[in-house]
Amino acid sequence: MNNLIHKVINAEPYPFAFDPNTSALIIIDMQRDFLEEGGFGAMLGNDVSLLRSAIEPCRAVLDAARACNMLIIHTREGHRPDLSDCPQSKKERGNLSVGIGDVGPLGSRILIRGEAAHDIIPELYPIDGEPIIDKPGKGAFYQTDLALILQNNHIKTLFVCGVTTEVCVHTTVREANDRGYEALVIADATGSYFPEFQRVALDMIKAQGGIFGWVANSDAVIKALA
Ligand code: C5J
Repeated sequence: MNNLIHKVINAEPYPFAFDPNTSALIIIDMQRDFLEEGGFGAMLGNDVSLLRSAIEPCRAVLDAARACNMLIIHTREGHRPDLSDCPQSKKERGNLSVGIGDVGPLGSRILIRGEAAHDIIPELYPIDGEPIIDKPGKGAFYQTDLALILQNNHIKTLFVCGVTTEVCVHTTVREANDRGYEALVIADATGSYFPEFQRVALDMIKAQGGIFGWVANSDAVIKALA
């Protein structure tokens, strides 16, 4: 049996205590479709450069988590090639001439599993032993085996980063909160296409005594993991 290790991060709204042996890093949807020109995010009219500032902090936290053998989980938002798991409402939303399942400017089908644009950016590519959760929704728990993987690894605490802060990061943290996990969102390792949403989304996590969880920057997390 593992000895209990007690570490503390200087976080908001108050210090965050955790044991690396029962903690996991979840990197949400750092996919080419959201972070590269020509992907789904750009096609919706967004400036992808606003998300790319999260890459380096994510990579630094990923390195630190790998160094202390923490469970690392990557997620990807996307659908089966026949779109049978994609709600009609999601397909139609946005009223785009090219949408989910169509071939986009990156030369691959948008948000479709197995396509190049759906995959994780090279800077953060998973290594062997790091589970990838393919999720059809915004939340990483919805219709996936994430809960089972966390349960089997005795995980209690989640470090969450990735994109976008107010959509898939937020939905996942809310789902985790309702399931009894303690979650810390790594602020500079998340990103939004909307600077005001980035600020408010992080404020919402830590408001009311940490209604959804905690917020800290990557340097504080890395220091605690070292
Ligand atoms: C969005 C996501 N924004 N990963 N997906 O559609 O946040």
